[in-house]
Amino acid sequence: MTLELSLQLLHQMMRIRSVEETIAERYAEGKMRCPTHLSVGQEGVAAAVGLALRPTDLAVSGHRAHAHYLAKGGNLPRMIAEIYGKATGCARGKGGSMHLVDEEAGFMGSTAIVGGTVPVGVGLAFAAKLRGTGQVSCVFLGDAVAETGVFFESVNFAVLKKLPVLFICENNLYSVYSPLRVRQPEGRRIHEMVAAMGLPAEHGDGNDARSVHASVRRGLEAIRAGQGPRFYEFDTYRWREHCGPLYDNDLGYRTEAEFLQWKAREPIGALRLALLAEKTATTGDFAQMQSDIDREVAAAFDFAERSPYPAAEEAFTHEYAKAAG
Ligand SMILES: Cc1ncc(C[n+]2csc(CCOP(=O)(O)OP(=O)(O)O)c2C)c(N)n1
Ligand SMILES: [Mg+2]
Repeated sequence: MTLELSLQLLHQMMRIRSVEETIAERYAEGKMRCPTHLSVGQEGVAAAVGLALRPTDLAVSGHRAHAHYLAKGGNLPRMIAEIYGKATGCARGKGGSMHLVDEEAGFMGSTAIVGGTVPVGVGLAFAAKLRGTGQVSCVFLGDAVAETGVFFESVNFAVLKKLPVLFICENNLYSVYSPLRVRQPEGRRIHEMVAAMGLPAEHGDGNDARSVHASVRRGLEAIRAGQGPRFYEFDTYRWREHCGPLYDNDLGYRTEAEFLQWKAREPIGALRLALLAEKTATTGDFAQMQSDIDREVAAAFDFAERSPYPAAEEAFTHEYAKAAG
């Protein structure tokens, strides 16, 4: 990977983290009135996949979608405005954190129904194939999605029709408070199960953003060459509570020790250390990046705060996905 790409990757991860840490910090002000599922700790996969995709490609996601939306090029001020329920939000203030959409950026939607956007993403790929647009449709999913019926139907159809779908599974070990061991048979590996459905399925370390990028780029080449869908499972870890701005290791469903183990290998720190060891970047470069990001994030929150709420008569109109005027 070139230095320029490594720095872009680092910048995107730091940007996503800053956005989410700011949401967490300001959540108690009571102005963001929707549930928020933060992906702090998981930035490596989103940032790497976002950089590997083209702006014209498409993507869908689920309830934990901030990182995917931003990595795909979604508009940041409009995302924050959406979380504030404002008319300038990317879904006109009617969707909140779990219903992000930015058609201009190819981010075609996220919903709260676990697995709900998987067939949508596959359908987008079907349309792209029929129309010959050359687009790839990226479906972001969590480990629990691999337990839904619609997932199997969708993957089956994508394989059968050789559709240009990039399935990205972020395995963070949990579905709310349930660890994998109470949800899936012992010894199952999600990517192995998926491979048995007839598509190449790989597994990788989600904390190593550069390797995520390299594998996904290879997969995208194959997809664009008409070889059909590809599936990737990346190991990662959510730091904060399932839903909300706090930490919840005290609840007892996972241990502080497990969290600290993952935190020690987190994707931003790992890439920074690698760049320092290669002597290709300095701590001064990181500080400069951070101050640029801080300015961008502050401006996005100001935009949200200054924006109006939707008018009452807009409550039952259906143009959710259209950019707000
Ligand atoms: C069909 C459906 N079942 C259950 C839920 C409740 N629910 C919301 S998030 C979630 C966990 C999903 O876990 P995963 O897909 O691994 O994503 P993560 O939260 O770990 O990012 C569940 C079960 C839901 N929203 N939709
Ligand atoms: Mg999960």
